[in-house]
Amino acid sequence: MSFEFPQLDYAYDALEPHFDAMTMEIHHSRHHKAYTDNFNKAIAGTDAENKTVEEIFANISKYSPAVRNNGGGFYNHSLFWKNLSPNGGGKPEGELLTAIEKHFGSFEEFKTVFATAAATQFGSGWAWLIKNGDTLKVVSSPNQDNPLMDFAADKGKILLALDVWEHAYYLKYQNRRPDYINAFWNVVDWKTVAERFNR
Ligand code: MN3
Repeated sequence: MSFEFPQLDYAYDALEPHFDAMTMEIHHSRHHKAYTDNFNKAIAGTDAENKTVEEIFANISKYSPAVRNNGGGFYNHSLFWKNLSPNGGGKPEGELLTAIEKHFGSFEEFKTVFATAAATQFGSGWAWLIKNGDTLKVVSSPNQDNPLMDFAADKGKILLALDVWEHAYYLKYQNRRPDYINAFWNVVDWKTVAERFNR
């Protein structure tokens, strides 16, 4: 068994002007493709071939760095593309909005907390909104680690992901990571986030 490289639900230029087409194409067709191929190579012939990616992450400390890094890269990007949309932006509704307001005070305050986590993650990594039981939390991880991995200090179901590796923004935003984070809010697909919240 091998994990499948997912196609995007939209064109590479669909998130313009917020996320540029060249970055999207390189990010998906080269970076994400490489993580997927290398993950499949790393698990070939091991017991991980018969597990779900969530099962692998739940015992990730037992696996090689190649499985951890490429498995994270495969999975994190698959989530990330799905929480972006050309029709994104605005704000969440319903129970998700209520939960965000309960845990962060307001949607605007949530955005500030999330943006700060994304901006202050040193070097390469990810910012996350996660749900653990009835609690929402914003966390960040280095490299391709994520909150499903066994060693994560804060574990939970991932609702929203933001890639803050330089490859995600450097062509358009150079070293201005905060500008990329601001742009992100225009392409967040809150419907997908709400589906994950309600699942
Ligand atoms: Mn990336």
